[in-house]
Amino acid sequence: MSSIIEDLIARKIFNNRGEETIEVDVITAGGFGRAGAPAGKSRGKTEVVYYPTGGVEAAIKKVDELIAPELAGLNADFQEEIDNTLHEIDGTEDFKNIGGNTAFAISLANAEAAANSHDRLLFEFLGGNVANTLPYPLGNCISGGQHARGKVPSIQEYLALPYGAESFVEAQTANAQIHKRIGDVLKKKSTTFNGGKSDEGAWIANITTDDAFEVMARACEEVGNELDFECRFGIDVAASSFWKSKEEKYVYENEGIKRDTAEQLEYLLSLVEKYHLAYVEDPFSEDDFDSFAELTNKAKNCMVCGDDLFTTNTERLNNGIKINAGNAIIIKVNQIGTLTDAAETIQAAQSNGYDAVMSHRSGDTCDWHIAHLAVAYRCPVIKTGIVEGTRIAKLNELIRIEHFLGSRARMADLNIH
Ligand code: 2PG
Ligand code: MG
Repeated sequence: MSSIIEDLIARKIFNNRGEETIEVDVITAGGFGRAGAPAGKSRGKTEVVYYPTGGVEAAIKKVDELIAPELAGLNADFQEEIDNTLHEIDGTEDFKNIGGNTAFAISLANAEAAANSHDRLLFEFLGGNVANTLPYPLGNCISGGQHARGKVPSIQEYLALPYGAESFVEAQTANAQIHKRIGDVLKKKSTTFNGGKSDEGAWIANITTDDAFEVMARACEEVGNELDFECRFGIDVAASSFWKSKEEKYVYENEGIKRDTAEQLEYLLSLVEKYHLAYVEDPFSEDDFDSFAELTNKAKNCMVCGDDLFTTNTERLNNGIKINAGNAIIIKVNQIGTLTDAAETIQAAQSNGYDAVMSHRSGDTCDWHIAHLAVAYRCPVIKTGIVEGTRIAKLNELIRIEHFLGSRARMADLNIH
């Protein structure tokens, strides 16, 4: 009975942007778990509500007065029961009563407490003995869009994917070298570049969208040649953030270019072909399932991934599955609230041939849970930056997991040859 919940303790902490967030401890008779909630900047409009009216303070009060008394005495091993209880207490569709981030912190802390009560690591507890596959790190090198300021590329993220690496540590080595090389190139290329980085640790530079592609392509090729394995790259377009619905155009402000949906499709297809892109996330605005399906059908050997499109929501994913909109889905547990909800979405994705990409948020904490979730749920890719403390916390944890697994460790299989 070591997993019986004795108490919950909630407090206010800060994320890497200096924003207030909630952290929860779950204390069981024989263990302990702790999780802090992250926050997105380019949020999907169908994400759950992060906090109740009154913000983090109000959320803490709800944990103390409402949630802790309900959960005390339950068994942390039964994650589904815990998460269902959170839904019941909240009573709304989108967690607006207790806050999605409150649910997230409790849900993750509970999973960790259960694992800890059994003296297991989180990934082993959730994934069992078959959880021995490491994801490839998809690492942000150049930031644009809502993740940067000033005259920057409209595309939000340029992401290295060292998919020829034979181990996680080799893959992260490649990403770190690619990131560094890009910094060196930007220093020569842009007179205004001063080494500034975004929340995710990616470079911010006054360059055009097209220049960013050239810089990425060169760095990936050079580092790939030096390390002797293939390093490709991809993008998170985060297209909703520059789709102007009144004009029905994607507005690339820095370049002074506007593209309608057909032109956007054509442009992206030309980029996939020219740069052999391995990954394209949110290429169209978040309700345009049809254009996602068209790109998925036409872009060969490329992951077409929905983030704002699906918001880790099974119902939205099922809408996509019906018409083959995308072949991959971003998993951000705090888009949906609980681990059980996210696991259900991953299950639906995987049984329909979609790859699940475990992901950080641009505003994040030093927690490393997503490293464990990626291994436990067999996600072939983890998107969590390359440098910066809150990213390194997750990447180093994956290195530890790989070390712990020893000769049992495998790299995931990526179907993008
Ligand atoms: C994204 C994420 C993470 P945010 O769009 O994929 O990179 O950004 O957390 O701001 O939604
Ligand atoms: Mg995204």
